[in-house]
Amino acid sequence: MTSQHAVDSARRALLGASASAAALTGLGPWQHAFAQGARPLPGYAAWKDAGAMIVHSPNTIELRRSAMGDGVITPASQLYVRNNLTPPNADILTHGDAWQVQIEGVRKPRPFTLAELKKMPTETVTMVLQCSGNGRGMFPSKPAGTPWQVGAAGCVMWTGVPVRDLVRVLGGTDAAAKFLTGTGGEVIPPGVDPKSRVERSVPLLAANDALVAWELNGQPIPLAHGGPVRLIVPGFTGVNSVKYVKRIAFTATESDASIQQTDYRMSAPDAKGMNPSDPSVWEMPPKSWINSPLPESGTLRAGAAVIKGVAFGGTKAVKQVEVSTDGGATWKVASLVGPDLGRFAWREFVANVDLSAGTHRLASRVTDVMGRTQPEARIENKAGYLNTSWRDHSVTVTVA
Ligand SMILES: Nc1nc2c(c(=O)[nH]1)N[C@H]1C(S)=C(S)[C@@H](COP(=O)(O)O)O[C@H]1N2
Ligand SMILES: [Mo]
Repeated sequence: MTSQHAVDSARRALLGASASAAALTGLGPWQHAFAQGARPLPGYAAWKDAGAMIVHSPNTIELRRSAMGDGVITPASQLYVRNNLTPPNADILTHGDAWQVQIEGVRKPRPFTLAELKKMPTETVTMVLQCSGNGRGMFPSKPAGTPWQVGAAGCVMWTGVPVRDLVRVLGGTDAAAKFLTGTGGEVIPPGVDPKSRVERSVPLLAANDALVAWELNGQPIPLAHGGPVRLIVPGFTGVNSVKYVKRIAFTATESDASIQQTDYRMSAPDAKGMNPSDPSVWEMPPKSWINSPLPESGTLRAGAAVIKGVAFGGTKAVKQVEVSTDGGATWKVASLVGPDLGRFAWREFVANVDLSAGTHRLASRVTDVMGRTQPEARIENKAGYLNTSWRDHSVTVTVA
């Protein structure tokens, strides 16, 4: 993975991403990690930028808010990792071109090898990949699960074959099809419930934007991110983009896997368990947050300051971002800056503000082209999904 790392470093230099938290404190990445009492990166993600990441567990790694930096594209070395099961053995990448994806629920079902997919016309989509539970750490109810802050998200480019092209080649979907169902290639050990497999169904309409991808930011997808082949569902939360995808099916019903039926649902906070009739976590609602300044930036000088952050509309483009320096009492329109990489990508925003001495609560809120504005309050739910509350994402800075 050394070459991947070199490419990422080069890209980071090109994009001018801001210094990591480690650099700000004058410590090297490893010293920084130790200073934080942090766990080391697991082997399959050892090539990541250690100083920029928070290792919650070997299967849950997030990007520090202070390391989100400038530049619209998140380098792979700084992209969060979330695995529900142990990732497959790395040797699936050694013979990546032989990897097979079975396409079912179409007139002419058949498997495609990655080598065959690579001969078809490709598309590239830039999109926000964000865990359903990003922002869970801000729920006062402390739901079970990783207490992600903002860093279980990144904006990355995926290249592959559009699912709709495969459907066309295979004669169209079955008449009864209502869902696009992707199955992950993890090996479920014998004796373990097969319903523990990672298999997600999304409404059929999502197939219009979906890709069967093998490149992340112009490089082969690393194992940590689902290589050799991943199903990409733009605008939907991360769980719906199935890694190591081995089967894509057009189905009349949702998968019976527990990750579909009794997980990733917006259940009442006091519900006993998750009910398959509760709404599924699918499309991402509009969301934004500030990455600079942050409390860890230290005391700021009174006077002119620049607020920077990222904003996205989920499935719709960003129309406007507003910022507040007084905890939401008054708002000012921010400027959208940097490249517009399409409606699934995030936009960077900046606002020039004047900060007087004292403490200031800085907040941002996005409005998409449909007129949906990021709400003040989170939607309370049992597992802490889809936190878009601008208040939860606000930060307090000290000015002297
Ligand atoms: N096969 C498979 N696909 C998966 C998962 C998984 O555990 N196995 N985790 C999902 C979840 S919950 C998220 S948030 C994203 C994380 O993608 P990343 O690790 O590339 O950031 O992958 C999704 N796809
Ligand atoms: Mo996730």
